[in-house]
Amino acid sequence: MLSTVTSPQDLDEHFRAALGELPPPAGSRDPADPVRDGTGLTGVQADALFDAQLASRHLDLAARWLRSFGEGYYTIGSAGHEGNAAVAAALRPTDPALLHYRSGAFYCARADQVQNTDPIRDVLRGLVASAGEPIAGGRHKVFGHADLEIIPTTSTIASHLPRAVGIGFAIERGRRLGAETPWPSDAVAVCSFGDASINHASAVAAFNTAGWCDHSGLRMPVLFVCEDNGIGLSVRSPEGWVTAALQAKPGLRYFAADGCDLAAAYDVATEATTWVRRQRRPAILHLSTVRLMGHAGADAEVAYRAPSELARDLKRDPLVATAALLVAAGQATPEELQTRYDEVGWRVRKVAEEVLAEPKLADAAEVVAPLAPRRPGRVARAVADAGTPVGVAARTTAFGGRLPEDAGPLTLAQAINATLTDAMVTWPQAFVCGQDVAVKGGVYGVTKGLRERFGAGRVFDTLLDETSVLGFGLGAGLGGMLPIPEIQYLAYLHSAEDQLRGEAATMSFFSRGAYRNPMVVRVAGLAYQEGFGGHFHNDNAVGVLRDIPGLVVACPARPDDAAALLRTCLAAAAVDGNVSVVLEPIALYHTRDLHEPGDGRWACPYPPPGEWGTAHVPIGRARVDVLGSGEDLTIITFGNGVRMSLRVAARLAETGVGCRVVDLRWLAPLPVADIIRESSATGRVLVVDETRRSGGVGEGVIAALVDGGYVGVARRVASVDSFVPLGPAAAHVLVSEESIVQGAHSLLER
Ligand SMILES: Cc1ncc(C[n+]2csc(CCOP(=O)(O)OP(=O)(O)O)c2C)c(N)n1
Ligand SMILES: [Mg+2]
Repeated sequence: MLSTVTSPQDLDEHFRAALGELPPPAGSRDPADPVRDGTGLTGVQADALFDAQLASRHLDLAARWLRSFGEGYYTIGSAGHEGNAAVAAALRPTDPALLHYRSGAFYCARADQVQNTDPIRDVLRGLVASAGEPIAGGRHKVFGHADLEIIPTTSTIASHLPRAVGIGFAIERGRRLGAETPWPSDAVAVCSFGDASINHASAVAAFNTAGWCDHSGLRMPVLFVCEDNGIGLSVRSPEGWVTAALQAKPGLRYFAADGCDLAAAYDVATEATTWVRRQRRPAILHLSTVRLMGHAGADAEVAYRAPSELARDLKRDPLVATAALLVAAGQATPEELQTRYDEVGWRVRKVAEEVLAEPKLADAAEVVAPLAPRRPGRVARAVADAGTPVGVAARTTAFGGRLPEDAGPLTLAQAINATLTDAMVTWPQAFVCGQDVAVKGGVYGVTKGLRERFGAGRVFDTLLDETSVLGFGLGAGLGGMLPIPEIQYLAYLHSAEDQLRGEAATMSFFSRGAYRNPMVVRVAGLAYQEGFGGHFHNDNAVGVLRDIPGLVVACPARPDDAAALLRTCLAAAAVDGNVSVVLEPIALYHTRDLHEPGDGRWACPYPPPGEWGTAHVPIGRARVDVLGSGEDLTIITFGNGVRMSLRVAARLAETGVGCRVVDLRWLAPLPVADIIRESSATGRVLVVDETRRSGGVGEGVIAALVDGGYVGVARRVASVDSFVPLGPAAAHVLVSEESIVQGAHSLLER
């Protein structure tokens, strides 16, 4: 018999040989009884799970076979991890699951619990990138199926764990708030991952947040399943580290089992899931597994693993172990098991040949169709309807007797606060979370009073971890809620950015819209705080947001626009599942004046919800102010640049120069039609961009002009490619009114 295995042929041969060497049965057990003494796993269950394990194994072999003639596009397999079928058996098919790429047997075992499913065909379609694959439709190879409550994950290891915590939160919070989630109220969220992945910041964040919640008395029904094969690609987990690390997570109950022994894995998995389900508390299930056939098809593991180590792993092949269990129970002969093995293998080959002929994604339009579906008409209607069903009485109560539209001109911060209040009245599934948003009401008072108005169930402070702030939103969005997380400063989004880029923005794309991530992330940002706080409180770069496909980035400069833009984002989230970032210029939060101290021209009355026209701005529509004739110069800007440009434009108007000041309002997607129209009206364009010269918003505007066939002249003033320094030196790098004046004159001279 082979002692090391590096190819599908080796593994296949080894299994057949091992079957032939199994000892004869000790007796014959009733299949309805435990398959061996001391286990809760019956013979019938073991038999069914063996099928799931066989299917998973043959899918791995097929992946490499398909690859060998260029028709397969993925070869990371589950061989050696097939004990995870027992975890599926211990759970219910209605428990939301986010799976490791080696949880193939889990997938097959869960599919077995649900009618009309064909896991073999599903996975094969994924391997060949068939457009008919049930979750990603050829966009990604992943375990996922809406009917199985298997939510797709990305290839970024551990990035799904914060979302799993968010799902645990949503199950419990939904129950408390009487909101409907897609899952039963006693559901358990489960996520699986590898041993090396436990070291990743996203995993550490998720363990910590689940433990923090538990410590704070919050219910958190999450089961973390570590499939520990002892190695991450070529790097071994230090002996004992995984156990030590997982055992030491505060607030997480630790369970461990031999993942190569189906009965043992089933017993401990049952204990763990029962505990999580009953206690509504988080736990870790540490399954020891082996990795057979290397990390992936192209991985020559003999280069970094000793033959003795490979031989040791091979001895623990979970398929052989389950076969031994069934044979020992007298439930099947080795010959019968071999026949089953072959039958599953033939079926896999046959279906593989069938799916090969299926169409792939045909063109770019088909690829991007599920990216971020937009139905602007419905969004407009949702905004228009927003105030009406709840009526004035509910609003009056929420606002404590005085409606904001009767309160005189509001600042940006006050308008956002009022809009959030209205949103919470309108959308019962909405909640606000973030650092300091509840008790304190936000660093700048933007969320002040919301907690008193709506209670700690809907407005709550989170722990200090942006990854987890977004994770709450990611899970809750899938749970049917409308999350409005706040990131305290733009500079602090970056450590958690993957949760937006890799997770939120991709969910609809990788699930063909079966799962959506409705979410409106409010981010306080941009500069101009008179030198206060340095770069990290004045971060003025948004390139990292603008290139995320499908993500909407709004940047309101004025109070009335803030209400309108925020409402559009909320409605787009509720109606279309869109993910938006609302970038709020901190320097304008409390600004009241435009030209002179005391003129009050920046503050403005609150547009109440439901007022068509004033209350709604479609995604990608700019605002235009015409000063004087409006025929000489077009200034295109956003955020703080709007106020500066309007001040400059007023001065120019006094000298007879007519300007149009275009406030983009949407940094993604850019209001291209408005840009072209307003630029063509004057033939002279000045882009005023407070973000950086490289990678800044201005680059997008200039590119839009070129793409749109604009034939006039254009100039750009932008901030310096620098971080923002402390104190008065900040002015050296940021766009100033003086630089706008200069830019305008240089264009007017032409
Ligand atoms: C964030 C991130 N970094 C690197 C990778 C590349 N990568 C893919 S799998 C892997 C090893 C993961 O090991 P482990 O968590 O033990 O899972 P296993 O493959 O052993 O099941 C690495 C480094 C990745 N997918 N994601
Ligand atoms: Mg590993």
